[in-house]
Amino acid sequence: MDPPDVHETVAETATDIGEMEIRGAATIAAAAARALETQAKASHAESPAEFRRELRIAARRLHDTRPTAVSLPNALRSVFRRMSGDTVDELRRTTVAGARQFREDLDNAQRDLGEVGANRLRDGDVVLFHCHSTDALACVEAAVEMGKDLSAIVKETRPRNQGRITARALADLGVPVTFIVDNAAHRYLDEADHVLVGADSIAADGSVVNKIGTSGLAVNARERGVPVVTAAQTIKLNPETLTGATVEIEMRDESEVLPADAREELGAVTVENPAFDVTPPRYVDAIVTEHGQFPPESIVTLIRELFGESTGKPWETPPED
Ligand code: RI2
Repeated sequence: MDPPDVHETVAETATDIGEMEIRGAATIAAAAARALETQAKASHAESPAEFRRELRIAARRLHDTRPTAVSLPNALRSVFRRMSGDTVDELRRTTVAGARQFREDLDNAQRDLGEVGANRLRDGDVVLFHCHSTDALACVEAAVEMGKDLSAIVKETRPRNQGRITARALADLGVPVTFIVDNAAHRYLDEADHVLVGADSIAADGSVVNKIGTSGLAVNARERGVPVVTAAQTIKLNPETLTGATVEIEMRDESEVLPADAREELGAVTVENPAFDVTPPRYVDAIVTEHGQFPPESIVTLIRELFGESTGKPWETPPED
C-alpha cells in the first residue's frame, strides 16, 4: 500500500516498471523523471520541507522497482540536483523544468549516440542483436538514414522475448531480419559483422551489465572474431562502481520462465530467473555513447568526468525529517 502522498501516476509508473510494462533502461529513466514531474505538479505541500519529503517518497517508490538499470537512480538524482528554491512554488517550478530538461537531454543523447554508432556500420553489414535496446536501434536508424543497407539477425531473448520488439522495429526501418532462438546464436555468428547490444549498467572497469545471455554471446563472438559493440548513452554509466560497489543483478519471478502447469510438473526443483549478466571488458570492443565511442578500459575516466563524486541518493534521507 502506497503512502497517501504518493501520486497515483507515481504508483502506476512504479508498478509498470516492476512488471516490465515500461522497460528498457532509457525508457525507465524517462518514465521515472515524468512521474516526479507529475508528483511535483500535483503536490499540495504547504512547506518546502513537505514538498521535498513528498518527492523523496515518490523517488524511493520508483527507485525500488528494478535494481540493475542504473539509469533509474541516475534519472532521479538528476531531477533532485535541479530542484532548488525556498518556496513550494519555486521548488515545483525547478523540479518540473528539471524533469523536462532531463528527458530532452535523454532524447538528444540517443540521437547523438546513434550517429556515432552508425559510423561503425558499413553498407551491407549484418548485425546480430540480443534483447531490445533503443540505444542500439538508434545506431541502425541513423545508419539507414545515411543510406546504408543493413540486415539483421535477432535473438529471441528468452524469457521475456524482447527480440520480438527488436525484430518488429528493424522491419519497420526496412531492415531485413532473420529471427532465431537464443541457442542458434553461435551458428549465426559466422554470418555477422557486428554484435550490437545495449546496456543497463556499465561499471567503472568497463564491464557491461546487460540482458542475460549477453556475456555468452560476447565470448563466442570474440572466439569468432566478431566485434561486440555496446550502445549506451552515459546515463547507463554507474558512478557507484567507482568506489568498488558491484551491480546488483535482478532476479525475477520463475513464472516468466515456466507456465504454471509446466512448473508443477517439474516438482521439487529450483527455478532461477536472473534478468542480467556481466560481460567482462575484455570481450567488448567499443562502448558507443553520445560523447563518442570508447574502449571499455577508458570508461572510468568518463564516469569521473561526468559524475564526479555525485553518487548520493537524496531519496534515502528519512521522509520524517
Ligand atoms: P535501452 C533492457 O533491459 C535490455 O537489457 C537492454 O539492453 C537495456 O534494457 C537498455 O535498453 P529490460 O528492461 O535503454 O528489457 O537501450 O530488462 O532502450
